[in-house]
Amino acid sequence: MIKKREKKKFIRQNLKLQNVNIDNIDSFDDEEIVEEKRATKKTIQKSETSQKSNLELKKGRILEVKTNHVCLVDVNKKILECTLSGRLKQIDYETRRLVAVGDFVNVDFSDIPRIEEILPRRNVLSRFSEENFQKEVILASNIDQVIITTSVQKPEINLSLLDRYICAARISGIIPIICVNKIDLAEDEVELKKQMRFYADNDIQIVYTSAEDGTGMPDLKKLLMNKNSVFSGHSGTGKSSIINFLQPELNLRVSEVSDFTSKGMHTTTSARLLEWDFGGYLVDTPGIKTFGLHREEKIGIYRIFPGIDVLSQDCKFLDCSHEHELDCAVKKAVENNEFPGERYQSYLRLINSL
Ligand SMILES: Nc1nc2c(ncn2[C@@H]2O[C@H](COP(=O)(O)OP(=O)(O)OP(=O)(O)O)[C@@H](O)[C@H]2O)c(=O)[nH]1
Ligand SMILES: [Mg+2]
Ligand SMILES: [Zn+2]
Repeated sequence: MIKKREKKKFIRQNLKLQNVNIDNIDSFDDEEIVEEKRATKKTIQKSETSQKSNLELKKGRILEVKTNHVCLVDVNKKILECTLSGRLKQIDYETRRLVAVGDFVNVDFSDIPRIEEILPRRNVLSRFSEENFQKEVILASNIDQVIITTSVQKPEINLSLLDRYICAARISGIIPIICVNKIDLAEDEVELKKQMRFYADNDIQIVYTSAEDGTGMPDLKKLLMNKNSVFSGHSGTGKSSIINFLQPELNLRVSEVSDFTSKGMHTTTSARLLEWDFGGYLVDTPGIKTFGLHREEKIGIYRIFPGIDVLSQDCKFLDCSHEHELDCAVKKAVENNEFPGERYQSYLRLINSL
């Protein structure tokens, strides 16, 4: 999946370089394009490795990306402020490949510490703006799981947002885990768990927590141990509060209950990679309102949306969109009340938004 995505990205980046001359359509040759692509790839690779000979490189990991290409980097447990090398800034500009929290990098110490190289990423969790020219915002890279943080009240759970998160995570090969926080505020816990049963039935791990009274924290801790996790979700759901509960020394900024309105005041303003004292890493991220996916992932969603992933195996067409095709196992399941209509509507809204 990741490979396919990278290939797609490469094609996207190089579309302009395949300037086929329509007047000479007869001389159009597939091989030329392949050669052209190879040449472009070589140039990118060449500029990705530094030409300097006196580098003193040490491996590090990006903890935070500040403005003007300044990053906080962990190099052998020391936190340093580093800038990006001029060469990297250039690649950055050409390919819009921004440095991300969680990136492994090589830092050159021959002069003031400077990031010389971004090592290949295992994966990224990205969201895309909804406008025509979808802009990618990378939340974090090289991660194992995303803790999709929701809350029982203030703000209430938004299941459509949950569906979007699950799809985005699965597309990138990242495990989605649902955290339902503020369980202390639940008026009817049985009803709440019934509402969430769809996800549990579809093999998605759910933890119910309270950063107020500690409910569910041992279970969550077990899931986080020795993993790279990203906490993401609406503003005010309690991401920073949960992290503080598990490791009070981190002392992350949390908004006072009286300050918080469900309109979404953002307390955490930039993503930051931190280390658990019980093993593993976490990224606390600012709250988001929506989670846009990339248009090119639409077909992938036909086969990874929770519940539809299994059902779609019985559809007549391999690329069934479950919208209008004949012999569609998903539509049949909806008609027979074997698949919840609300989740199917959420699925349709998602694919039609792309
Ligand atoms: N009752 C209750 N309140 C909670 C719980 N967890 C967090 N809160 C409160 O919810 C409010 C928001 O918490 P934060 O931890 O700042 O939320 P956040 O998700 O980090 O918000 P952003 O940084 O804006 O994305 C604070 O007033 C917390 O005290 C909980 O489990 N129960
Ligand atoms: Mg926060
Ligand atoms: Zn179908």
